[in-house]
Amino acid sequence: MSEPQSLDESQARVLSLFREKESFLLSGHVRPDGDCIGGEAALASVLLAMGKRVTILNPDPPDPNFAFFTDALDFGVYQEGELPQHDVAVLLDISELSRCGALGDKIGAADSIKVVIDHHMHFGEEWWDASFVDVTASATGLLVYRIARALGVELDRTAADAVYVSLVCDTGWFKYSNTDAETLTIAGDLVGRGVEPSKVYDALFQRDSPSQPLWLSGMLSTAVYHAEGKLVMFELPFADPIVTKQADSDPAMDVLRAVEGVEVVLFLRELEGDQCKLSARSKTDYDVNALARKFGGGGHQKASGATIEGSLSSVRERMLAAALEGFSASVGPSS
Ligand SMILES: [Mn+2]
Repeated sequence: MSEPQSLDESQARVLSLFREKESFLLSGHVRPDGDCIGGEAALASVLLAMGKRVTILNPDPPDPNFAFFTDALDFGVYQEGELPQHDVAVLLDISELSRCGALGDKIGAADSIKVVIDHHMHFGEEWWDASFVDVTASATGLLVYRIARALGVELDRTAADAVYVSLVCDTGWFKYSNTDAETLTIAGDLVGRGVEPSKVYDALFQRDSPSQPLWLSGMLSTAVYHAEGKLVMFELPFADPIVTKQADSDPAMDVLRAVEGVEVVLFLRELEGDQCKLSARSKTDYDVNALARKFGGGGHQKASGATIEGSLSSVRERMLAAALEGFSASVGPSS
């Protein structure tokens, strides 16, 4: 077991709210990932164990691959209309209501106490009443684990699976540089509570459709190297004949990251209506958060994203110029 972390004032306030209030609304960002869904499921299980009323409501449903732990809970999808009654609204794995679609507007306007649990950097005004934020934490699910320990609540099997999914999704199955001792210690504790790593792996990563290898080869065929092989860009045009817009870019990302000498991988997915979505990954000190912020996005130093106005060809050109600048500027890699 990891040592209990000391809490700041806002984190202590979050714990008090969880102890004292009765009803909670848990929400996350559009297209919620494994960490967001895992964090929500874990926190819901903890609050339910404390006898609280909990509603989970997201802009989009959880991925069916997560059913092995999400099926034990009710994951609502917000369409429109009034929110269920709640004393406290909790936003997980995101600190910007603007990334929660129409649900974000509704939560912002609701007469409830607002809490954020997150490990991303926040820029701009702090609009919440209390937050449990640690930008050094590998996953939001890890913060929920800390919260459960501080509250003295034992994780049930659903919560254990959920936190494990948070950890593996945000650390690339314990490969990325955010994999620290606390992450692995918690993972060990979760396995002790019944989590079966190979079954989680099968549920998450052994369920590709027969088209997946075709999508992968289609995306990889667009890869172009720059900056003497330190930068590689690949893309997915909106009207690609083989690759559908559901295609997952992560496997292609992994293949390109594995190339020796590659420091930065940039992926541009063309969206409908002259927009592109950037996914940026860094293997060094190169700051892809700074790069994404130049285009109105953000995230972490080693993983970030942005949605950018413009056609694929125009965005590609601007992105390449800005990315190459990063290699010559102070944000560039250290030796
Ligand atoms: Mn996360």
